[in-house]
Amino acid sequence: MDENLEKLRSRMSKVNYEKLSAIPHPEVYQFILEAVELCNPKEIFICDDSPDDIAYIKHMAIASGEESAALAIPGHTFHFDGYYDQGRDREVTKFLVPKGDFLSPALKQIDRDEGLKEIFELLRDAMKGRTMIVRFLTLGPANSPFTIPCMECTDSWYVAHSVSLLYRRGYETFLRMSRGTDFFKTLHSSGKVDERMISAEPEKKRIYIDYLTNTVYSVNTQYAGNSIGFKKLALRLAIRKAHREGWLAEHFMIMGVHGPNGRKTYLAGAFPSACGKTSTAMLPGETILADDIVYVRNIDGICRAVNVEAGIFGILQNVNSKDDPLIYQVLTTPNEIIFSNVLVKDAKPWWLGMGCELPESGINFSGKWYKGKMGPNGKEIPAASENARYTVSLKTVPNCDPELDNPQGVQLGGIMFGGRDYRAYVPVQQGFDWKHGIIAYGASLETETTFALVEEIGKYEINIMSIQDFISIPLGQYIKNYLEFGEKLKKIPLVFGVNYFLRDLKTGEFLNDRCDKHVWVKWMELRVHNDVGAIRSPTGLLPKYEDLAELFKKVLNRVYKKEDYIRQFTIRVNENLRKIKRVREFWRGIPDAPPELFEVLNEQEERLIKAREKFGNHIPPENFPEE
Ligand code: SPV
Ligand code: MN
Repeated sequence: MDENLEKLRSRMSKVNYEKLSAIPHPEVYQFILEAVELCNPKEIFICDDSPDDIAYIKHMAIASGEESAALAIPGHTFHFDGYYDQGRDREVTKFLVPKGDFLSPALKQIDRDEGLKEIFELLRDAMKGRTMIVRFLTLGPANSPFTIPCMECTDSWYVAHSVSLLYRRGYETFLRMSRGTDFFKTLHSSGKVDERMISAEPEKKRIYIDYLTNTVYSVNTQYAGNSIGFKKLALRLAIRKAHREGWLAEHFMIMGVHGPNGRKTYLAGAFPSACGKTSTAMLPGETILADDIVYVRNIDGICRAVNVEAGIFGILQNVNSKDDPLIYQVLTTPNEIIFSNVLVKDAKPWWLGMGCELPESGINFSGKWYKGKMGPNGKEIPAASENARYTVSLKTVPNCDPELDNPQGVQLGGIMFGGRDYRAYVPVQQGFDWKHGIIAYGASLETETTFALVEEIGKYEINIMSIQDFISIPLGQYIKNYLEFGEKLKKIPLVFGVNYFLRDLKTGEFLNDRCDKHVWVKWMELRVHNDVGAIRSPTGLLPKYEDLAELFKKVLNRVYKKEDYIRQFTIRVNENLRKIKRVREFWRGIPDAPPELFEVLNEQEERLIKAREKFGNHIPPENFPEE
């Protein structure tokens, strides 16, 4: 008899004990016992993924008051996070670094002993009087080379309920898992909560990642990106594992793009939060396979990828029936959906940019809200949080890709990297090869910060591969591994740079409509199969006007004017040169940056300078040769 399991027996009901003892893994008992001894819950609920257990968790999310079902559409619930808990919190999210270990100074970190002491102090007795819910799941489909088993202990029914929608069930996997299999663990507590069941001590919010034991600790927060250990927190652990083992764990969406003659091509895309990732993956007429986190492996020379998750934790702001018709439809249909940090009025959820006038009062994350209400920090409180979100299972989305659970994943034809770049990059371009694309678009991804973080917005920053916040190995090593990964493939995906946010430098107006991205995606699909040509510019291969004009007509039924093409695809030499300078400056500060990185940037700089000598600072695409 396992000693730890024996100790747990007295702290849980017989039914729960039976569910736990069926799992033949001493490490599981040990983790739960340590969590229980630390957090001291009144009860332990082991979820065995049976329909009854899944239903009970949803029931308790509502009964506990963490969610409310007071919405008109059946299946819809809402949840609020605290005023200071409306996004991922980079300041208090840290790696626990053992003495003698080195992590890039760019990564937030704390000495492991000190950090553990601090977080254990905060977690001590944190679950007193509450239930600790234990969930098992898998990252990636079960029984696949990609699978990573995981478990979460939390005292939040909302978190446990979100897990039902966002991840694949894993109790079965734990029953059958062989001894010694690596698995990830997370321990979360909302900490002290107020009368609305909202974490009440944001100043004591801490999210610490212990890569030594593959464990994530999170306390005094409920915002899903901070509290659901399997989002960006386990991604950090997965990146370490991936890079040890020669594969990639990425901040990607994956979509199935329909090409001519019934062909479907999978494209992955990396975008920083709130830069168009979900709205690209949810383009009408295409299918969505992944929305946020993806594992990529070389399987027999082919680049194959799976969705780590099984649902969407998506941004609501600006989702309306015109710009995102499919998402809007999902959100207004009876289905299991959790709305977080919306405005609730007349049994309806409301969010910013939903395409209609918002009510002047209601309930939101600040409590009773009325227009003009001021927040504790002296700022006017918007009707809904800018980072209001919806949580929904992909299976309930009508355009869910049928390969979602394929244990072998899908073959990636291309990968796009996109940021919020108002100044330099054209809306879509293709890298000359893997190395150029990875460096010029991925490692050079520059963006303006958005509301998905609880800090100042509108600052420019480099966000390499849109994953910089989560990279848990030296940054140079990360890029080196990426380059090597591509070189080992027999069939290398094309790499694209996209930019939905290019503005006119004088007037500041956006040069593209939000729907234009559908044309770019279709163009990429054609490029993967070599169906259209391209123009060789100093920064990459550009679409030809005729091809885009045809696609605009076909996809959006719009006439694409030549002058628009020229405005959008003119190479802005000086802006591009400045961008290279900023990127180079950034990488110069990274001690292990690979030399190829600077070579690619320098070559691009030379090409731009040469082109400027010949054609001036703003160069319309026709000046460049066809490939
Ligand atoms: C993001 O911010 O990139 C998200 C949401 O996808 S979170 O879970 O907060 O990471
Ligand atoms: Mn994300």
